[in-house]
Amino acid sequence: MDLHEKLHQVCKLFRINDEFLGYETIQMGNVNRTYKVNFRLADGSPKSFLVQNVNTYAFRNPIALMDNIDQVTEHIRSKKPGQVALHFHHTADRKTYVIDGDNFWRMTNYVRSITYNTVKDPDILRNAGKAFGEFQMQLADFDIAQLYETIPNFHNTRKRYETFLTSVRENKAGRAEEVREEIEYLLSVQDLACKLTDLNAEGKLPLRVTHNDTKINNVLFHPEDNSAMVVIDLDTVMPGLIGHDFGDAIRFAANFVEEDCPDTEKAGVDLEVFRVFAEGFLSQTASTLTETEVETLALSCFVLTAELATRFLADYLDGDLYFNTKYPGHNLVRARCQIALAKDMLRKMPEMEKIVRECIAAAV
Ligand code: GN1
Ligand code: MG
Repeated sequence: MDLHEKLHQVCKLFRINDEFLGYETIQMGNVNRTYKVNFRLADGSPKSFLVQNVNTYAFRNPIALMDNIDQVTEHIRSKKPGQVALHFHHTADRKTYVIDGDNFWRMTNYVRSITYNTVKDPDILRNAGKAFGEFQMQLADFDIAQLYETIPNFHNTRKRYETFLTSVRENKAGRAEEVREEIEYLLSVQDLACKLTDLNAEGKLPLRVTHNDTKINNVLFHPEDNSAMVVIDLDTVMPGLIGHDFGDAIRFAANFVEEDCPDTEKAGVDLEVFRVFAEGFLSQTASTLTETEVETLALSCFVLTAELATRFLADYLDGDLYFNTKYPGHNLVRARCQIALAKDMLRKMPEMEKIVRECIAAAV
């Protein structure tokens, strides 16, 4: 069956019985596959939804994952009545998914919006920071015990390094020799990169409900006024550290270039972007932070960047099994870009720390 037919069939199982017009592939995310499906309603007006094919190699227990995000989206929806919110559709037997063979499908409302991969506009960046900070706060009263860990040890940097070392040792795709330099760099910064994980293990950083994948393209902005409407991609909402959300957001949004830019000399952290994003994020969260969280917030950006570099490089060494790649060597390009960014962050760490303090002083 072709994809057109397949998507139509999935939509019907989600009880959408209007006239199916077709689908568009949405370039979104490196793990799941996303389609916008378009319908014509009985009155002739158009209506769209998003259908995703969940990557079950990454998410080993997608049913538990759907239980998480159904609870989380409904929790958030109840806090913003009358406003745009994410909502998962159900099948006739009240399931939020359709399984067919190896495919795991889900469906949400489609929100007319714009997203950004790269943006320099300070107002948009501040709005993004605010949206992720607000997201944190909306879930502050969500019971952590209700959440299944969709990817165990997702931001456990010690475990990420172990996995990385296994990939180096096994050298499945025979590529280790060509990336010696990158391997050595990542090993040389291991202890610093594992700082958040270690502090958490020592009980010095509190667990919160975090998003864990705070790329700015996971915020949907209003097409006219650029206000942030919803935070999407909730697959990795799990117990985590505040630095995971702040650090990953900066890693992505404050880089001068996109995360897979082959021109590594251009990679680096833009302190102006850092400042406005931090302003927005901290305007929501500052009053709840512990001193250790504040102290490690700037460092968290380096941590998340180095961690992702180990993940991209490990996947390159394994033969590109986890991340969707667009061309051979894509994972290596990504890893190199993250390494260049991590190095620049270390150079600018004192300034980043100073900005965090300034934003906190302005917020509380
Ligand atoms: C993956 O699929 P996407 O783009 O939302 C990954 C993140 C990485 C990101 C890097 C579940 O996110 O952890 O930071 O790629 N998500 C998962 O682009 O592994
Ligand atoms: Mg994601």
